[in-house]
Parts: sequence; C-alpha cells; structure tokens
Amino acid sequence: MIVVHHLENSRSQRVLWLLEELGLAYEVKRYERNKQTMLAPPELKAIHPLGKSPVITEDGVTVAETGAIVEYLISRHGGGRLIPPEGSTERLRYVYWLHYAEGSAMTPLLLKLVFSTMPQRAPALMRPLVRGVSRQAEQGFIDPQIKLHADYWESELAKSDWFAGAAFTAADVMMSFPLEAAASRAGAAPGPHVAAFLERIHARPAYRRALERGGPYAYA
Ligand SMILES: N[C@@H](CCC(=O)N[C@@H](CS)C(=O)NCC(=O)O)C(=O)O
Repeated sequence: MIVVHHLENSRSQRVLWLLEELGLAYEVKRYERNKQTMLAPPELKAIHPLGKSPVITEDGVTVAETGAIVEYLISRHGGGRLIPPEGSTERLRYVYWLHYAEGSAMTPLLLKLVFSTMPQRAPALMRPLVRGVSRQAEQGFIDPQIKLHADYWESELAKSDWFAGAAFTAADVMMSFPLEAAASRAGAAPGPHVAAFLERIHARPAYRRALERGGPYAYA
C-alpha cells in the first residue's frame, strides 16, 4: 500500500492529486504544522531525515522530494498515463516543467514568504528596521523575479492549455503549487491564462477528491 506522509497546507497536496488522477489506492498520514514556526512536526524525521513533506512509502521503499515521487508513481504505476510519449517534443517539455516547478519557480516564492513575514516575527523595537530591510529585498529582487516567472507562465499557457502541450500531464500537477502559491500569497493577480489554468485544474474531479483526503489547504 502506498502511504503518503502529508503535511497540512503544503505542496504535498500534489501527490494526493496525482494518486487520485491515477486512480490508485493509498493511505494518508496527516501531519500538522507547528503553529508558531509553521515547520513540520519532528515525527516526520522518523520517515525521512529532512522531516519535510511530501514523503511516500511503499513496500519498504521511501521516496522524498515531490518531483522524484511524481517520477516514481508515473513510472511504476502510470502505465503510460499522464506522460507524453518518449522522443516527442512534449516529453522534453514535460521533463522541463517537472524540474522547473521546484528547481526554479519555488525559489522567489519562498523568499517572498520569508521576507514578507520577517517584520512580524522581529522584536517590536526592531520592527521598523526589519520592515525596511525586507521591503528593500522584496522590491529590489523578489517581486521582479516573481513577475519574471509569472509573465513566463502566462506566455507559455497562451500557447497551449497545459504545460507540456495539448494534453494534461503530471507536469501540470507539479506546476500547480507554484501557480497557486503565487496567486494566493505573492500579491500579484494572475494573468488570464494562468487564471484559466487554475480554474481548469480546480474543476477536475480528482483534484476535488484529493482536497477531501488531504484536509486543510489554503491555496485552492
Ligand atoms: N523541494 C521539496 C520541498 C519540501 C518542503 O520544503 N516541504 C515543505 C512543505 S510545503 C515542508 O515540509 N515544510 C515544513 C518544514 O520545512 O518543516 C519537495 O518538493 O518535496
């Protein structure tokens, strides 16, 4: 049985969604974030040394890192579904977006989260200074980087409904989280093609079922 070690309100929601798209049986072990630090609870370190989510286990095998989990599920259980044919242009695009989602898109979004919440976590006396520093980082680097990526998504989704081409693939599952995170917390309204992509994925029955299995998810 596949077990998903799932942290509330996190990118591990994508793994539940992919499992639903593939129609696979799985068990969800839910973990709650520490309310102060928002970090995962220490029990997750018993599953994987980094203690981050998602992690899946199956038949004594442990797989961490969302992209690696997606590759594992698609190659072991996909039966050719949700992945373009080998050798096609779409396959190359699929591999690109699969890696880009965590490798490039998430970096400025994570920086935004860290810098925008820094003032409220600083001691009251330091707050004006910290606010100045974080604003400088946001305006000088982070926000322009987020815009660069968001404009790129918009222009790519203007060419085709899905990231790898005309067909929905697991690369769209990977890309869902950066797009959702940008739309809900980066402070910039999504462009029309990104907004339409988000509407399309949120309407998928498998996406809705995954939300029911996963519990709190603030990005849908
Ligand atoms: N690139 C990794 C990132 C893993 C990660 O940072 N997960 C977050 C969930 S959004 C987490 O576990 N945060 C809690 C913590 O760091 O303690 C992946 O895609 O699996």
